[in-house]
Amino acid sequence: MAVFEGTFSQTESLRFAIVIGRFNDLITGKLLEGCQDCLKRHGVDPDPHGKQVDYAWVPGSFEVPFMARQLAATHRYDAVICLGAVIKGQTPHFDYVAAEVSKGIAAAAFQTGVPVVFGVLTTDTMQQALERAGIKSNKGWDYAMSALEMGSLMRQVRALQPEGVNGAIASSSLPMAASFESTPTPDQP
Ligand code: INI
Repeated sequence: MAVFEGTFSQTESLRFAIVIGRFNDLITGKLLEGCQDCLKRHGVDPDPHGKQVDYAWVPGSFEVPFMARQLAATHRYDAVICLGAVIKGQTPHFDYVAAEVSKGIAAAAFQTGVPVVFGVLTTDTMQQALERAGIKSNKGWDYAMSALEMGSLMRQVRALQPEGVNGAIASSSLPMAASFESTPTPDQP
């Protein structure tokens, strides 16, 4: 049998998409910088004109899962990184937005078979968000590490799957997967 683990080297062929919410861009811009710094230091070219990382800006965290799913469904990427900041003090519907965003991001990954990293800060105050976006540490770095790890791990796991499955795990058993890459159905005898 085998042990599968992601790696953080030989990253030249990995491809990522990063979805960023403009709302609270003081925070999300910093998360993006942390993310890019981490990718660069691990051998990934973060240049938007290069071959490894594409970027999609959306209005706010609520739109992040939708765009992440669209991008993941192209199967062009080893992982999609979602960046956003939902701050409790700013919105009376904090719990609703935070719950929808986290559920949506998980669904995007399950429905497409592509790792989608949850990089949406949910904090009580702007001060807490700032501390996690550069003042004390930058969580953007951690999100990029997760993407590297899951992206490289999925390459190993995908290699186990029969030809033609192309990315989506057991896609026939997942809701809405039928609209993605088709898993060939064997002819019935
Ligand atoms: N979007 C955020 O990313 N963070 C927030 O804290 C936030 N607040 O406070 O409302 C927020 N709202 C915008 C939302 O994500 C959508 O873009 C908007 O509702 C349009 O659909």
